[in-house]
Amino acid sequence: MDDREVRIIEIKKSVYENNDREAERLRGELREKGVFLINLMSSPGAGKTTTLIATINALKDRYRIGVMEADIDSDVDAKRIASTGVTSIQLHTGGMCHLDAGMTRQGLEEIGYEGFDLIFLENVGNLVCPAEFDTGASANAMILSVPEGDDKPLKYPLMFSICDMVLINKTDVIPYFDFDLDRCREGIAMRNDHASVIPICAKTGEGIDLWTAWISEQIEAWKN
Ligand SMILES: Nc1nc2c(ncn2[C@@H]2O[C@H](COP(=O)(O)OP(=O)(O)O)[C@@H](O)[C@H]2O)c(=O)[nH]1
Ligand SMILES: [Mg+2]
Repeated sequence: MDDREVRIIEIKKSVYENNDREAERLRGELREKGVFLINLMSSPGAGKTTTLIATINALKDRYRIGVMEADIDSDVDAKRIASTGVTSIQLHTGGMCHLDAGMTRQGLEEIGYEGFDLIFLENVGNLVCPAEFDTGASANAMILSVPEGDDKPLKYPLMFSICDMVLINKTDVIPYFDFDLDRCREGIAMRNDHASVIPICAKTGEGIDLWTAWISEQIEAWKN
């Protein structure tokens, strides 16, 4: 385990009553400053931090990258990310199971978002609450991992419906699980016909090139 120190921010409960309006305002401010924010969601353990490390290593020469790691407690993820050399801060949500736009804003102000081209928010791990709150991100991405099962798009429709990208992680263990990639893709398409879907293996790096190419495309399209 990396023993470097990372900054821990205790996030306060949001003061905004209308989260959607605050999220739109934040998205507008980020656009003005040229900062692309990706909100990454999944169940606990699906592979958000592992995927982020592979992603950062592939993109850190091209973009100035910052990472906000949200968790109820601990700083283990922010420390893992810091080992890549990019700036990483830990946001403690005080027991809250998601981040909303006001909480995201607090994190962005703490990290000094104006100094970055690309910021990743690793949201709190669960497939329910984070889907209900727009963070103001430029893009929403989620990870479904093979051990969770291919039926999850049917069980957590909102999460799948709000994501621009669904990464299917841990393809290395497909032989050990009853996971049907085509059935999973069909379930995702039923919820959201705009979402891109990429099978990846964060452990070996398989598929990470397609995901990072997608990120670069999104950033270029958003700039123009
Ligand atoms: N077999 C396998 N394990 C993985 C893969 N990606 C992540 N893991 C493991 O899954 C566990 C949870 O990963 P982590 O990135 O911490 O997930 P998070 O909680 O979503 O951030 C760790 O033990 C990782 O090593 C993968 O592609 N294949
Ligand atoms: Mg994590």
